Amino acid sequence: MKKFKRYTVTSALPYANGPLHIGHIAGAYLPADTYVRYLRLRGEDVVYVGGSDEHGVAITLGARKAGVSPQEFVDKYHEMMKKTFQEFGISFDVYSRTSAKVHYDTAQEFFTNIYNKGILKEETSDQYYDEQEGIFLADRYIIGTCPNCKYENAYGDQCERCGTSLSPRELINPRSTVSGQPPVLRQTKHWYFPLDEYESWLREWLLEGHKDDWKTNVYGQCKSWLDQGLQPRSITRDLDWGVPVPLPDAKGKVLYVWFDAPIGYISATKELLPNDWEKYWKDPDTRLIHFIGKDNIVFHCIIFPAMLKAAGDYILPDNVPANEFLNLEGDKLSTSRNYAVWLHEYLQELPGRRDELRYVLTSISPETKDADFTWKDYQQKVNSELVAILGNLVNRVMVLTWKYFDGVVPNAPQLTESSDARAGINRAKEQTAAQFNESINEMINALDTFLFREAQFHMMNLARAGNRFLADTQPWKLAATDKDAVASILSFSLNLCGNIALACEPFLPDGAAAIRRQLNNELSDQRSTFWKERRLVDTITGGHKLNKAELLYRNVEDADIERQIEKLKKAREAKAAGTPSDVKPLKSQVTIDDFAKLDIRIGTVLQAEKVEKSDKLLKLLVDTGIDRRTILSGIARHYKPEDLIGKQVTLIANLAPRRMMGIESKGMILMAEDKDGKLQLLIPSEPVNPGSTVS
Ligand code: B3M
Ligand code: ZN
Repeated sequence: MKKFKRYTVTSALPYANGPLHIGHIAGAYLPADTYVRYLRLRGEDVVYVGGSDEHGVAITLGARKAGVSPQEFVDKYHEMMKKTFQEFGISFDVYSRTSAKVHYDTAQEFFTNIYNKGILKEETSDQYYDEQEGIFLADRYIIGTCPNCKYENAYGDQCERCGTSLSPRELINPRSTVSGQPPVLRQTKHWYFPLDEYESWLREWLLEGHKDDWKTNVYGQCKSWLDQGLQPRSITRDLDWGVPVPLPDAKGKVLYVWFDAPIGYISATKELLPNDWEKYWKDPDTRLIHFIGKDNIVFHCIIFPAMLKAAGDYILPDNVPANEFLNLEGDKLSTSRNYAVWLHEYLQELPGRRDELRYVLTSISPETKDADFTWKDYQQKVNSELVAILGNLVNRVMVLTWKYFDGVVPNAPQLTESSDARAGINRAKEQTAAQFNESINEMINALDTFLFREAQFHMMNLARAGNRFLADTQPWKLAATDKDAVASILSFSLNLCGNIALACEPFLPDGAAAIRRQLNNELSDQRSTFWKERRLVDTITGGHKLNKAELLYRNVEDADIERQIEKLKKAREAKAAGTPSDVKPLKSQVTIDDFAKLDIRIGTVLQAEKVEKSDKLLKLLVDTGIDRRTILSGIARHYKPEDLIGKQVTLIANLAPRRMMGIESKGMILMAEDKDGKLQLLIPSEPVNPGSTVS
């Protein structure tokens, strides 16, 4: 394999549209973090780059739902994710964001560069436009009937019922999710990246060049994409949120999120190393590695490499170890259904247990197929592996050393084989050392090939071998008769613990620190020898004073996991009961003066009728106590006109008038959605005088 001088490692930029859950962590963050920790220990020059993806429809839709601006929306989740990553110990060298100025500049420069080379194609086409809102509609903003299964709320890019991928023009009865109105087609100009022109180059670089070193799931997906043939892809959108297209005739247009987001890796590196970033992106001796989930494969393996190739003088990803998905207790993780183990909640509810989650997630890592996280399995792995194997070994060795040598590493001269027991000890030492060397090698080979679950297994085999050594040599039986033999066993065992502290550091950084603390030795001198020479190293010296023994890991009690299981059960029940689980987040604070500006009062409906050509609107004549006025209300699907006459309703009386379907509406009727999605009027519990104000 080629020898690289330095490494650029990236983890997918998560959308800043919600908190992080264990599925994110298992997919793109924990494997990357384990890998970069390993590289750093080996003494490599590495930058580990991350950041929030703050553009695209995931953001604008989320912001609209939450009733805040996209900027406010991403500010909230960017801060939250950044903090959670830090608290969980994902060791980014930089965690940036795509709304940062450095990113706007970098993405625009990138676009301009390939534009100036004449690579991009301009094309005008018809796209759906919402006349009422005056905006072009992204695919996700259009819903309609699926031509395949007739589901009525299929999205413009995909039907979530039957899974067919769609284009907006295929929907029957399309309507805008923004205004509810049917959209019209309008001409708009966009810029296209000619991906098709890179097909033969991609075949050579990827299909021939990475046949043997890329994971089969990754390689297979790429091959099937290439075999289907590549199309030019539009890299601009009509939107007001995103990186503006840096051309004079592109007002109101931004870069497509999947064009700007991967450039975010470069921007983040620039943010970290303004004067030195280029060598991490342009020097062929740098190894670029992207950690992602499987849904991002084509973007990282086909589209972004083609973009880099088009821009020229950039390096290409040398590997993209994408993971499959993680499930939770047999079900899909879901942000919108609130069905997840949220990382910030885990850190709060199970404090001091970062390693435990790392350990379990790595041991079930969805490297080759989807995996399932269950709390029972979590408890079992923590208690019977971390506590019973690793924690137990370190604790026994520490406690015995305190007991027999008062916490001082015993000097252990070569044991002359004057007894069977002594001969046995020497043999066990030899065997154990050989096992250590073999497991260390296997662990590092697995790390080098991105097989983290296997690597962690070999790491744990070190602790297994250590326990076996103690069981075979039984120092407690020799304490009364052969102190030198006990010294020999314990100093050897302490050294095993020191080596385990070195080995477990990429996987279990907190545990590694706790072992070093007990050994009273930072082990900094031994690190690179261990990781480079892949063998047992000397970590202790006779006469060295140890610190007190402490427990590395604690058992997870039944009550701990029952609480968690209960929480998931509630999320499932809420879904089944139709409780809107995406309860909208709190809007930003207002003052009493803001509130006082609203004239909210009770009126009585005098007349009600359907609005022609609208299946949503009813036209109401309302007695507000001060006047009688027309108010349009979007409740036609929920109330018959005749049911409303005579009803008291709550309205905002001083809202600026608004024209809809050619009728002027002077106010707004207040309503709330019930569990079936039906709108319910807000009616005073007892009749009040018309015109009573709400305060
Ligand atoms: N934000 C998609 C995702 O979270 C996206 C990754 C961007 S990586 C450049 O699935
Ligand atoms: Zn369908």
